[in-house]
Amino acid sequence: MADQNGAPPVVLGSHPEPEVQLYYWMKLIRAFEERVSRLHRQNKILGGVYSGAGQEAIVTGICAPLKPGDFVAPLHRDLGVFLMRGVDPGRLMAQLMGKESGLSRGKDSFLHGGDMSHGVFGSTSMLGSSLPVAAGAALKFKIKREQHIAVAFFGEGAASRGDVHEAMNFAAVRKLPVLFVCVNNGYAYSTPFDKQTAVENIADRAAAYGFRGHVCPGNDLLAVVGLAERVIDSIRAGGGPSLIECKTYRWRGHSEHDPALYRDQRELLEWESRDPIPQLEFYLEKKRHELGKLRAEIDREVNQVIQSAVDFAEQAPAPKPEEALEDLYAGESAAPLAQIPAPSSLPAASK
Ligand SMILES: Cc1ncc(C[n+]2csc(CCOP(=O)(O)OP(=O)(O)O)c2C)c(N)n1
Repeated sequence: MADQNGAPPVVLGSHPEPEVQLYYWMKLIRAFEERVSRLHRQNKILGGVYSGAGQEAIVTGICAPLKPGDFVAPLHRDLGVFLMRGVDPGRLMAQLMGKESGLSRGKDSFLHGGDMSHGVFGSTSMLGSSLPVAAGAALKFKIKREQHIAVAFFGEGAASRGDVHEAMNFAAVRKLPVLFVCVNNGYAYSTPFDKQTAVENIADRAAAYGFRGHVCPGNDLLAVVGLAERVIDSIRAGGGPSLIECKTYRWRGHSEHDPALYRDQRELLEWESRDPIPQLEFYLEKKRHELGKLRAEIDREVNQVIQSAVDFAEQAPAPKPEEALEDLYAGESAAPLAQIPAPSSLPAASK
């Protein structure tokens, strides 16, 4: 895969058509998620696995119009952001396995790994805390008159956090180039949407901040990408922030240890039948692509990318204990922890 420092890399040279490129990304993300779930059952993944299977159209549609230099803050279920921003799948898999070749050199689980060389911010565990960071990145773009935008993904559960309100309010007041993307998959762990939110749409809140909110069918790739293109163009042109809420469904439990017995099986079945991949395949057929051939070609490519990533990660070394205190601080002037005086050696505070 070509590395373009943060734009979706062009794949499958013989198929430049945008709809085929997007099909590839959805298939890759789905297969990657499924492989990670299997690896988790084999006890090869470090930390929790929060599957975004079934939600691929959102990540794919939002990331497709992004450019190199844009800033994206994904959340725990948005693994596809890394792939679409051009992060090497092997390094991503190594991150998931806690290996030294991973994004945080084996010092953290997938959850907090980022890769700023591809404009992907590593989130913290506090839901919603990356939204003010995205607003900060957007403020920097505005001050420096850079044509980039910042994107922050968050769940409808995270939408109940104060950080989300503060980020949206600040972004609106300063007219910042930031896109807030709410992935509304119906559940925050076991809490259904209507048990924590009285409004029908999170997007309705945008009006209260002074910018536009859009509701979008999150399993319909063409709807997501069409809306994302328009909204991102307007943000890039100086139109200020926007909020897109994508309605979707969390197919699996909150994480792999959660059988999600609190859910109605009929509801799950209905949403599984709205799988975004066959929907796009239907469109591809209508556009007269030879679907059988295309699917086989893409499956071959995807399997090969994933197998190489798994092989790379499995062979990668474990982190070395003596390097545990490296990389704790950013920048050249940062002192390794060992050089920071222990509290007992600091001068006594004056009374
Ligand atoms: C401030 C905060 N509260 C609670 C948690 C525990 N927690 C982690 S994920 C999660 C559910 C999040 O739901 P949502 O934001 O809708 O995203 P989803 O998992 O559905 O993708 C919860 C409650 C947390 N990490 N941070």
